[in-house]
Amino acid sequence: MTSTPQTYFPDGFLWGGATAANQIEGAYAEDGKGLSIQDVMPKGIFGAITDEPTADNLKLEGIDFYHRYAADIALFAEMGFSVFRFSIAWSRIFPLGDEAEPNEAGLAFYDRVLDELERHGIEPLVTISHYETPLNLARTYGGWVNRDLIGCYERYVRVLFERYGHRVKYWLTFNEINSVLHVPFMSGAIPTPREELREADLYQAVHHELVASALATKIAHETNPRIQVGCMVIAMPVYPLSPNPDDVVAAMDADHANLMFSDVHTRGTYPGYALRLFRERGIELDITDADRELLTNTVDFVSFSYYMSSCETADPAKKAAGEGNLMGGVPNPHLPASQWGWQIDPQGLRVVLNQFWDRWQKPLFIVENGLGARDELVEVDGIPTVVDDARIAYLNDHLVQVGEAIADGVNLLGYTTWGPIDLVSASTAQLSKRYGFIYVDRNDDGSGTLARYRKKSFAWFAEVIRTNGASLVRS
Ligand code: BGP
Repeated sequence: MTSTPQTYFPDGFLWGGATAANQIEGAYAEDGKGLSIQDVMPKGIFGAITDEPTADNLKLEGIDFYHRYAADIALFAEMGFSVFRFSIAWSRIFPLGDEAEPNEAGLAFYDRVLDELERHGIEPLVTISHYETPLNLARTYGGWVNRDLIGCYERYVRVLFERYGHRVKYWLTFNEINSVLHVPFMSGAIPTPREELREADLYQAVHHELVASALATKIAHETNPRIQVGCMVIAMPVYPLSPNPDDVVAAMDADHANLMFSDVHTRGTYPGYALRLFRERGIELDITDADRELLTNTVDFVSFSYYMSSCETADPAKKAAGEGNLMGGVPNPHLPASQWGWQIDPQGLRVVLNQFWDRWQKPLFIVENGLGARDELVEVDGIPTVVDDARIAYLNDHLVQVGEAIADGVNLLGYTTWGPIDLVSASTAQLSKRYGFIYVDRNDDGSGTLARYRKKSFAWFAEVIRTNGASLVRS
């Protein structure tokens, strides 16, 4: 192992971490907040949706960021963060999602968060909708299948841009918008079970979100031309399982299903392969002329999460489903996997950065990447900590590949690790699936003091930031 002599990361590169309101805030019923879909998903995407919030739902209390935000942000500042990604809980601002007037106490909370970030010179990166649609919009309207959600979302974003537009430059419209095809309730607030949903309804929901996203971009630019709006997608490069051309075409098709979302966001129109899919599967979408006009409001940058790549094959016998960031795929025999079965592929990040840059020529932003792993709190020199060498190795190896992509000419604005502080998992709703540089004393059974402890990776990441990537180690 030798240290890289120089860094490829440009001056002004944004370094930080990313979170979502429903996974950290807690205070699920405080200061007028309404219920969100997460408040009735105690087991994440793997369990039943409950009628009411139940005590086994760890998200109701989260890691209590709602009350501890100032101390947590101070820890991020100690690591040298120049950016912090968080989401606004829609149900704090519009408890039912369809009111005419917003909830002032909810707005005031994010004023306080922004004050704190400003005090530390940390740039906010705000996700408008991160898997936490107001529950009423699911139960009464049927979620994003219903066109009325565009109007509810419009009211919400107008309030956000008016209130925070002068102090938040970077905005993301929908977290992992392409996940609606895979997890319709969590992503699209669609209560109909996946197997009972018609494909046409699913793509109609996709269309409504794409229109809402473009509308948000339009409103943002009208409110304040300084605002930069990005789409946010799951990036998962799809490799052919073999060089058999049948597998190559199968991989291309699977890749298209992901790329379509950013194609629309960056080009303002549906690509030919999507129109073909709609045609051949008999999907007739309700797309108005006004929708087409709105879609031309394209994004300023493309942001994405990256955890893993996947493989595709045309051979049904080999199509055993793998596990992975909401989307699965066929496991790659060349790659190791995390404790949760997510395959680890640092080079895939370089591949996807190049693919996205070549394809769209828009600035990119990596807004999620990290290793979910079990951690053990130990004492080193009398101080409680976690020796998380596997997490350090994971992040180091991915960041080396990010450096390679920058050297390839990719225009990258920044990098935020997922969950810089331990938080509740989106897919499994566990706390034991930890991503943080900061350990939070809370367990899957809800026990724990909520105390925070710096892990070994805390000092490691601080050094990466301090040296702007020069401390990274190539193997
Ligand atoms: C993404 C989500 C995040 C986050 C992350 C890790 O899909 O945008 O909300 O949680 O994945 O996933 P998990 O929490 O399931 O480990």
